[in-house]
Amino acid sequence: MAGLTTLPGTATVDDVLEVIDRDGGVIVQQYLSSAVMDELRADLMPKLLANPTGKEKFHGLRTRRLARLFAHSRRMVDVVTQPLFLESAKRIIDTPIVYWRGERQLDMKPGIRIGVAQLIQIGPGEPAQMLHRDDWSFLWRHPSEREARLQIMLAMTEFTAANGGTLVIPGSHRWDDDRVPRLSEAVSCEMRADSALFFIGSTYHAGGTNVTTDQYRTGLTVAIDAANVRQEENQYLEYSPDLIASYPSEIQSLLGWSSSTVTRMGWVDVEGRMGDPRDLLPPLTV
Ligand SMILES: O=C(O)CCC(=O)C(=O)O
Ligand SMILES: [Fe+2]
Repeated sequence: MAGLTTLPGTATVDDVLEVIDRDGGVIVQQYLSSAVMDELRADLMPKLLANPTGKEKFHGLRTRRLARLFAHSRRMVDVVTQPLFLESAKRIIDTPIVYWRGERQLDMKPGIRIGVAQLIQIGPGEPAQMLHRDDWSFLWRHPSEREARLQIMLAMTEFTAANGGTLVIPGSHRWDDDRVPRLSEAVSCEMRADSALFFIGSTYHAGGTNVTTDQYRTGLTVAIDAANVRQEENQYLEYSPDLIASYPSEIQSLLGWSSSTVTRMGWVDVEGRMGDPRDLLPPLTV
């Protein structure tokens, strides 16, 4: 089976959306500049290497993971606000649903949040993960009129079929929930470092087998989810209000510190009224 389509970094959001609509995923080259990628590696790799490998087969017994990434690198802002990713996420996820509020018909959009951000390093000898859809966390049903997640897997090192490049089943985003995903239908995402695989929550995928004896495959995954599902990574407990206050308002909101004036999701008590969590953040001290 042919691999996923690869687009140059100069592709438009429309190009990205067209391929995702057809295949459930796409590879984008030169996702960020090599200077930003080098800073990300310098900030994150020592922390990753200090972490233990996983305890469960699904997480990988020879795989290291690093979460809480916004505490480790300010460059996460560049990763999340990369225009092809953020704009594609808004176009795929933040689409209106029609509601009645009294006798007025309203378009309600869910808003978007970062569901999870994690560095994943698959070590030599790791077998493939089982194929899965990441929207299983939300108990999402398929086919669905809506998508709840757009995710990237940014290659921090080269991804090959031999070193555990992510496996994807092209077109599986359209399958119903009765169809069994089989490894024989999956293709390996081979990509140069600095390229990113984009895939949606309903696409079957898995970490690949690392048959090498000495190559460590490292990818940075970030999911943007509809704000009406619970964020998978509990970022409210991971980040202090001081750290959140130090980020721009858009990032605060993406991490969960905002409330929607439309759906009301995420409000907090502010002096006796239903308010926005950003009103509770401490003033910046620097
Ligand atoms: O590491 C990979 O390539 C994919 C990992 C994955 O899909 C997961 O842990 O949910
Ligand atoms: Fe996954």
